[in-house]
Amino acid sequence: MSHNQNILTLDEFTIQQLRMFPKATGELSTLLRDIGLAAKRIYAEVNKSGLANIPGATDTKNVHSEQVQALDVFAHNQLKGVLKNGLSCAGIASEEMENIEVFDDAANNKSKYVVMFDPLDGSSNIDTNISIGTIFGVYRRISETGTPCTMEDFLQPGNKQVAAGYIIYGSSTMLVYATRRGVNGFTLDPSIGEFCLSHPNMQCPTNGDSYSVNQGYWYQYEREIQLFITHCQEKGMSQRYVGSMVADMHRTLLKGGIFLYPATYRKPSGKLRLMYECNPFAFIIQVAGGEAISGTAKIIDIVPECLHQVSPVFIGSKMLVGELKKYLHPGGLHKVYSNPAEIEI
Ligand code: P6P
Repeated sequence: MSHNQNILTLDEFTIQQLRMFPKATGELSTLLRDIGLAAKRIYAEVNKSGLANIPGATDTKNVHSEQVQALDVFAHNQLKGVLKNGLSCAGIASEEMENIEVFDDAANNKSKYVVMFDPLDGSSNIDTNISIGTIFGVYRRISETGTPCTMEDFLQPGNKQVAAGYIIYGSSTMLVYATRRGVNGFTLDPSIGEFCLSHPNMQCPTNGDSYSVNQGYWYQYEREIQLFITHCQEKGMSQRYVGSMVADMHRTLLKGGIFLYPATYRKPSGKLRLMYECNPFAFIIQVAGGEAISGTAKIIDIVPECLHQVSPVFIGSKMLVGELKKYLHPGGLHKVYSNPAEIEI
């Protein structure tokens, strides 16, 4: 690709953002660049997973009793490494760890932020070459700077995120992140080893022509969900479901549509994790003008009780989520959603 000198790299973009806010310390910019570095290392391994001497599944299971893939562990270690060795993170929570990890040393304790992540979402799809991804959310710590971070720093609602993003390892590798100032997408240019700004100021279309749900669970869904899916089909919408949240959500952000992972008989509280799957995408989608609900609340307003709790999630174009609400709450929306699903930007 002929490299256009005007395309900003992730580093240049975050520094440009920093220059716009002279009082900013640069800690968040540095943290995002650290995540970008980990993403490049994960990309290199994911792209050769069929060849690398990294086997598929390990003999361990995570807190959700899901088989841990070797690349899950690799991705977790890459993110932990850059964040622990950096100057912008006091501690982490990960799908791969039951508890938080406090980076209890003088430098990290001075950091303002903690990070939660799913290091490699959809990793069960690795062996079939389906797009997978990393998902992360960044929170300003509540505990006193200069001390070790605590669990309360992590158990914050999603509306307290200062940034959230994902990396999709697909036909190209993209890093997309949101702050309250907007959502921006960066495509990895392997020829220079840099993420380059390819999708500035991303907006989620207010409507869309696809719905994304696992049809295989149809008989486990509540009646209201079945009626909404039928409504989508009667409108002639396409059904698109990769089975990898990052891939399904990347398409939804770019093209519009609605992604649904409802409660089922087997998973009465849903499957997707609130803290490091639902909240980051809810933040991103809302900054981009879309909406994200659990069926009884805005996703980002849910006050978490534990690190790995799950939630039903309905997320995407504002008009489609609005249509779904009418099926979920035929008695009226005011009873459930007191204020519009907006993030104060
Ligand atoms: P199901 C992948 O395992 C994942 O966590 C998400 O990436 C994806 O959206 C969902 O689970 C798929 O779940 O039950 O449809 O296979």
